[in-house]
Amino acid sequence: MTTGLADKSSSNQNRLLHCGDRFLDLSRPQVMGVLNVTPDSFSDGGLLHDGPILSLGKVLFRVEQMLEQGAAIIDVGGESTRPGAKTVGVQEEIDRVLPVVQAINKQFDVVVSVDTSTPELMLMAADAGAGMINDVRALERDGAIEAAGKTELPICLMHMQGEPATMQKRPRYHDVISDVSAYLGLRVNLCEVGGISRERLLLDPGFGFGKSVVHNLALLNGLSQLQSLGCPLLVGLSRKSLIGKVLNRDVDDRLAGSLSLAVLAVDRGASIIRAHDVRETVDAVLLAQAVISESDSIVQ
Ligand code: 8Y7
Repeated sequence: MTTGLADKSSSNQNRLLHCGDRFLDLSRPQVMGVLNVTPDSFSDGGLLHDGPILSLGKVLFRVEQMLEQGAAIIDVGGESTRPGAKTVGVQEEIDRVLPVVQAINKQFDVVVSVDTSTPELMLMAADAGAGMINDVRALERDGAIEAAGKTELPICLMHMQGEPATMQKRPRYHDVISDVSAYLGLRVNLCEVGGISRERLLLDPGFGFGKSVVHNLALLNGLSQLQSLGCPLLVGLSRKSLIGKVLNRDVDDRLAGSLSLAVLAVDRGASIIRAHDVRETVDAVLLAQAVISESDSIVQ
């Protein structure tokens, strides 16, 4: 007899996710390339700028590079969520992100994900051709469920304890896996009530967002338990501070650490890996998947 859990996790595989007019093949793990258009992001802030001005030329060059390296999704973010970062104004966020979404969508055949919690931007980005919404606040802002619902796009709901400005001060859990799982389950239910079907949702435990090192390690070790919520899992571990803390490495020296965590996440059922170092991450997750499926048939 198959359990409900097995039914749900197997239905996550062999599945095409409808992302606007584009499709995402989740029958194998995919890599989401990070494109920060903030001047102050956690690990690659300001790389795409000429002085204070964002360079669309540099942005498109970087996107092309990530696509050649095997990224299936480009995640465009205009709000820095690094611990302690200030919140950005709605108009400033829209001004940063929207032209980038438009330009990528026009130039490349890729799923553009918009990393935002702002309902107005969700709607505008969908009109500009975005294929996915990535909300680190799991649609908690007023009007976000309604706006995200209208876009008809897939949405990643991420768990965060607290707000970026203060989240790393004193993270506390009863049991980190069951707490995060209960929270995500609740958000899925609220989305369903708001007219967003479960098939459109991706779930993310939110590594580093209001979690101690031990919380992060426990969440990754127990990641497969989140599969029972019945949605594909997305994880972001790339260059995060838990790697720095365990290995004593600066942010520009965390590639090996990031790849080992990406492999562990895939082994525990992650469908999408959000990463800065696309080429290396694609190699790592494809090899992990080859072992898991005992098949060498994943052709690039
Ligand atoms: C995550 C994320 C960031 C993550 C999802 C960083 C926007 C911090 N991390 N979105 N965003 N999951 N879904 O270090 O883990 O990249 S920003």
